[in-house]
Amino acid sequence: MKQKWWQSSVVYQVYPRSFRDSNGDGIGDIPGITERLEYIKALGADVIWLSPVYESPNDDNGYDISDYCSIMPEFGTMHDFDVMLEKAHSLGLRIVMDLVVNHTSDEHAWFAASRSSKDSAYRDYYIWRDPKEDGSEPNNWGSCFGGSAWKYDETTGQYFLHFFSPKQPDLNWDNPKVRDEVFAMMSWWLDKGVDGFRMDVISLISKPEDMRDGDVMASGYTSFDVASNGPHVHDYLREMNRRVLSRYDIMTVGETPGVTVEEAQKYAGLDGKELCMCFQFEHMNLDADPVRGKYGFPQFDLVALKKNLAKWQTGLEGKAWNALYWNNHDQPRVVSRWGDDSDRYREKSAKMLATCLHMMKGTPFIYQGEELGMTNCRWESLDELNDIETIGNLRHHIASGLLTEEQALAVARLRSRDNTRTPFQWDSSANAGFTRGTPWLRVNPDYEKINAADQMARDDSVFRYYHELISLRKRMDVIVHGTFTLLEADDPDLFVYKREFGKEKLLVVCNFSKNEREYIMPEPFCGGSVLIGNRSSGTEDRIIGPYDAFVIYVKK
Ligand code: ISL
Ligand code: CA
Repeated sequence: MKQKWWQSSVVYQVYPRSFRDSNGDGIGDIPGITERLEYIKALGADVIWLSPVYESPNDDNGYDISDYCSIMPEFGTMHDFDVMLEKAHSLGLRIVMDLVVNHTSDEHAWFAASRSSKDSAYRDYYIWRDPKEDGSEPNNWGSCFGGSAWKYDETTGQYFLHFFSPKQPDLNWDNPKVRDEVFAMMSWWLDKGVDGFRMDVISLISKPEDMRDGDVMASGYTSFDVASNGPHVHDYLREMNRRVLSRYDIMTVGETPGVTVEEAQKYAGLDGKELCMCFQFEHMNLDADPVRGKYGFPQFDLVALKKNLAKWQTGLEGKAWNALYWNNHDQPRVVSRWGDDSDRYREKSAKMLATCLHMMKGTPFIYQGEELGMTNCRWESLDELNDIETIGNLRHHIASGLLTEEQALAVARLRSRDNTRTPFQWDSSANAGFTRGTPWLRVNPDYEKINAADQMARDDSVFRYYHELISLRKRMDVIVHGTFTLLEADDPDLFVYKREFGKEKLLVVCNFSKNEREYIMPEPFCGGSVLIGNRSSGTEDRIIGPYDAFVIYVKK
C-alpha cells in the first residue's frame, strides 16, 4: 500500500483554553495559538489536533457544542480561525479539528426543537424513551460523569440519553437526517481547508437496538461501553467515508473507547474504508482502581503495559494503523503517572517515556506540555477543580462511601483531567507567560522551573529530546514501517523491544524504574551505534540505570 503522509506525521494536541491567552481575559484563545505556531513548528510536529473551538456553553469545556459552524466568542472569531489556519498552512502545519458528533449541547437548536414536542421534526435527532412503569429511568446505563445516563424532561414526560453530562444529549445516528446534517457540516469545514478530524467517542454512535440493562460497576450503573462498537457503527463510518472523507486528502483519527484489536482493524483498516487510525483505551485503563475505576488509586504494572502495547503493535501490523499516545486532555500527566516527577528524575523519565512511545509503529501524539515534562498539579482543595468528569465522579464516590473527602483530594492529584488542563508554561514570568490576566484555572506552581523558554535554551532538555525523536521519525523508514517484537516480556522494570525493516534494526531499551539492572544486549545489537538516548554511556555499558533509555541501530 502506498505510504500515506500521516503515517510519518507527529501530531501536537492543543487544548485552546489553556494554550495561550492573547487578550488578558485569562482564557486561552485562537489568536494566542496563532502567535505561537512557530513554537510547534520548532518542535518538529507537522499536524495540530485542535480541541473544540466551536460555540459552546462550556459545560464540558467545549465538548458540548451548540453551533458547529461558529467559533466560541471566548476563543475569538471565524476570521481569527481563518488567520490561524492560513498561517499554519504557510508554516507547513496541518490543522485537524475535533469532531464531537456523538452528542451536542442541550443548547443546540436541534435539541431545543427536539425537546419542545413529541411531534417536532427534530424529535428523533435524539434518543427519547418512556419511563419504566414505576417512573424510573429506562435502564441502568450510566453517565461517564457519574449517575444515570438518562435525564427526565418534564415538557414531554420522557427521558433522553446522555452518556456524558445532561447538557450533552446523545444524537440518534440511526436517523439518516442526523447523518446528512453531520456530513454536510464536515464538508463545510473541509472545504474551508482544514486537514481532517479527531472524532470524539466515535465508537459510541450506534446504540444497541434493545435498551436492555448492562453489567453495572460499583456505582450501580454501567459504563458507556454498553454502546461501544455498536451494531451499525461501521456502516455509518463507511457511509461517512464514501460521502465525505474519501473526497479529501486528510487525516482522521477515531477516539474509540471500548475498541479491540479486531474492531480497530475495521475502524483504522489500511483499506481506507473508514478512518486512518484510532486511539485505543486499554493501556490507559490498565492501572484503574479495580473498584473505583479511573477515579481511584492506580496500580501500575509494567508487564501488563508492555504486553498490551505489544498486542496492539502486532495486532494491527499490516492491517491497520495505531495512534500512539500517553497523554491528552483527559488523562493525567504521564511523567507523574508512569515516570517520576521528582527534580532528580523528572527530565530523565520524561525522555525515557518519550523514547518508548516514539520508537513504536504508528502516528505519535504529543499533548501540549508533555514535551516540557509538565507534571500533575498538587491541588490544595477539591474546590479548585474545574473538570465536570472529575467533580462528578468524586462526588458520586464520596456519596457512595467509595472515597473519603481526603482520599478524593489524593485521587484528584493523581487522576483529575484538570492535571493536563493547567495553563501551558511558556516562561518563568507571572502566570507562566500564559496570560497577563487571571488564569481560568490554577497555573501549576512548578512553572518557574518547568517552562518552554528554559527548555528551548538548553541542549539537554526534554523539548530538545522530543525534537530529536521527531526528526529521526522523519528520516528513518525502520521507525515508520518496521515490524515490532517485544523482548524480555516478563521483566518487571525494563521495556525492551526491537524494530526491523529489511536490514535495518533497532533495539529499544527503557528502564521504567529506579532499579539499577544489568542487561546483556542480544545479537546483532552488541556494538551497534546508539541512535538516541538519555545517558552518556554506549552499548558496552550493560548496567541500565534508573529511567535509562536508549536506542541501538544496526544495519546488517
Ligand atoms: O478517559 C475517559 C474514559 O475512560 C474519559 O475521561 C473521557 O470522557 C472519554 O475518554 C471520552 O472523551 C471524550 O468525550 C467526552 C469529553 O469529556 C472528553 O474530553 C473527550 O475527549 C465527551 O465529549
Ligand atoms: Ca483570551
